[in-house]
Amino acid sequence: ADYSEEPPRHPSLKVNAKEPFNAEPHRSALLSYITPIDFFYKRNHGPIPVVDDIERYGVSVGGLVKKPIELSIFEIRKLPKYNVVATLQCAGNRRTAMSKTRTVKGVGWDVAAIGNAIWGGAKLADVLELVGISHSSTYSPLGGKHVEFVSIDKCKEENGGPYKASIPIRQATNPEDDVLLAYEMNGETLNRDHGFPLRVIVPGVIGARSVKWLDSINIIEEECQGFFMQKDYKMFPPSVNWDNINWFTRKAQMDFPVQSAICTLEDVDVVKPGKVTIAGYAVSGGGRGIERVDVSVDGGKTWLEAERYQRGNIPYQSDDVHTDKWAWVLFKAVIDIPENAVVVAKAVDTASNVQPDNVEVIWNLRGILNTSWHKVQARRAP
Ligand code: MTE
Ligand code: MO
Repeated sequence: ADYSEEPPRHPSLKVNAKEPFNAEPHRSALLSYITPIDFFYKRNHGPIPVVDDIERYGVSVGGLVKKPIELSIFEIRKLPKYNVVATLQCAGNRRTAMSKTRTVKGVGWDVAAIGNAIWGGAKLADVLELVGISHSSTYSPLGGKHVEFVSIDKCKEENGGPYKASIPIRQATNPEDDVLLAYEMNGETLNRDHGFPLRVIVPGVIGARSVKWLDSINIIEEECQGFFMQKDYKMFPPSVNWDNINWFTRKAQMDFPVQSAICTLEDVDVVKPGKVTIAGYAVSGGGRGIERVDVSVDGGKTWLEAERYQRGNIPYQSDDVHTDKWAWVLFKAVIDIPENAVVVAKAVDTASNVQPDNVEVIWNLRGILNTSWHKVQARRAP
């Protein structure tokens, strides 16, 4: 693979893998509601493609449709534009902590393989109408049930072929699900790292389904058979290891579970005497909001409810933003802590799902979806 044309990146990013480039910011960069592009995690499976002739770039929409079409970026920009605030989270977020109980396979991540951005683009539901599939369809007129997204990048897992994924047609055609073909991020033209010229954003779902550098959209009968849908990004029980794994026994992971992390403290930290700020993010998948965030300074024996907020620093007129129901909420509590504190955060979503208290119960060999209570140790400086 050729990594000679990678874009420039912010020097403060923590690089977890160089080629393909995988990097996250320091966790403190996640304390603003909208994550700046430079500090938004970057997760790739191959070199960043070069699209230098935007005039010739186009997305084909085909498969089980009566009349396939090819749309230029200019035609996509002419469709109604939506600005959706959505949190993108890699299924591998917090993997490093999971590998501490037992080794897992995959790129290591701290708590920052996640970010919240304003994605601007056309709704996939509107694009699919152009090929005769109406809003809120359970199948296309020709019997398609899934919508596949194929990229122009090349990755070794696909034997040099493109990255791909699919979502059910019902989600793709439901305008309320806000699936976007995004050409803007935080009001700027999408940059190369994040999918220039066009990427998919599937809100509320693990990042792996938000295909970057979109090349084609196919209406298909069965779920996409690509590596990342069939042999990766599945949640296995702790009893499954590399000798007894059977990929076909599990479904492709879509929605992510309720998650939160503390971003004002390191995993092991020394704090000044007095009040300590415990703040971070909380988010749930599938459009479920955050009902509550509890924090503890004694390892989870006693709890206090944190304050929650969204927006605030949004660089947009509020009516320009179509929705922020897919966005994280930030939480904050300012508390006196004991001398040797174990500080914990746990979020509860609107369906009353709660994060599990320890990582052992959700350990899985690929190290995905570590949503266990985020615990950090804070020692008071003398
Ligand atoms: N799309 C393509 N074409 N190639 C990729 O490697 N990685 C996926 C997804 N889309 C990927 C992709 C994964 S696993 C994640 S978590 C997100 O993109 C990361 O998006 P970001 O780099 O914009 O943060
Ligand atoms: Mo990911």
